[in-house]
Amino acid sequence: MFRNFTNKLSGWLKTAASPRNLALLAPMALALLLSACGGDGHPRDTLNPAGDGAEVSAWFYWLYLILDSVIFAIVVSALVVAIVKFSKKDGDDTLPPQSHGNMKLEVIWTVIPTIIVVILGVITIGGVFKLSEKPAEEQKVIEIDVTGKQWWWEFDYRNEKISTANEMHVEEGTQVALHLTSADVIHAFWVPRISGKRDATPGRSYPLYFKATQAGEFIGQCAELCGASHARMGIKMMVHPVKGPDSYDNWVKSQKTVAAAPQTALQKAGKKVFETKGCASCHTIRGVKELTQRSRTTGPDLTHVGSRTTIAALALTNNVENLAKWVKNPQAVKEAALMTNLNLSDADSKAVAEYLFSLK
Ligand code: HEC
Ligand SMILES: [Cu+2]
Repeated sequence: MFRNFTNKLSGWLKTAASPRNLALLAPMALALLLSACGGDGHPRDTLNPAGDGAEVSAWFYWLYLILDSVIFAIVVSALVVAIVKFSKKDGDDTLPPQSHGNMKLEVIWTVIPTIIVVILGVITIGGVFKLSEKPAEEQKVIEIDVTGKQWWWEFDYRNEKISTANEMHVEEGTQVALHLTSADVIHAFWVPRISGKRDATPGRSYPLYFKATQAGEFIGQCAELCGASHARMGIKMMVHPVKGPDSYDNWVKSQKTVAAAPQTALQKAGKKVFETKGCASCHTIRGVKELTQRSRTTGPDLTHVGSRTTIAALALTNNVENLAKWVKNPQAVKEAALMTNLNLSDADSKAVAEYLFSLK
């Protein structure tokens, strides 16, 4: 029975590995490989790192992939050779040489894998420690308290005393220290091209340290299933250059100012809507009204909401039309969103959108 099977298998392998079949398989394998390659079309590509944490992850990925592929190739080749060469031939009933109980072989194939596993274990744990290393005190560190909320991210800059939502701004080459927590359920902060992943857990604070090595915009995502709109809990990391008009320092300076006064009649009407329709019970606009306490359901600081590129955790591009759409019916944009639908009229929605968009 078993011999029958191995005979069949060996026959099948001989045909399967024919030059014609291999010629067919090669382009398919190549296409598969290329489809997995990086580029701008893959903003969450961990293998295209732009931060030190992601570099460590990518390095381990390649280490394991290459090493494991080599081991796999050796084992499979040995297996194929054994099947093809040593399967039973017609009319030959002699047994091949038996190696059962061969001490030397047993020791070799126990010791070699053990050594490989121990070495990989040691360097992997080393990598884990490297990612959790507390930054040295004397260097410049951007400290941000990150609170995951259903379904958006609150970013409070410890030293700068500014608060943003979903779009995190940092500086190229500068150490960043995040302190992650959650206001409700467990979320996870992950910007694949920048750093590792870290849970945001209620009642606890976990650090995540990284340095972005390249200026630009990087997309991230809540990586822990957290409810109805988990998929709409995006993150955008804006890495500013150290110098120039678009520098991180300039961004901080502009964010520190209180909200701009409304200019047009429509913007003034919009400010009225914000002050009178209950928005201020959940949102801060510095210079207009500030929250004294935050809770699970209070929303983002809107002092400079017009300067964001997206709203509602990347659910919508930021413009007057989309702001009006959001305030009119948040749940239509984002299922179960925790912002109250205040049944604003079309005119009020438009006015408040016009005002909010002017808050650059
Ligand atoms: C019950 C509290 C609550 C009230 C009242 C409330 N909001 Fe919100 N708001 C939220 C929450 C929570 C979010 C975040 C929702 C999300 O992204 O899932 C939010 C998000 C927003 C955003 C998007 C901000 C960003 O950066 O993504 C805008 C704009 C906004 N609210 C405007 C308003 C206006 C205008 C009013 C009054 C008409 C209002 N809100 C009333 C809680 C509230
Ligand atoms: Cu989440």
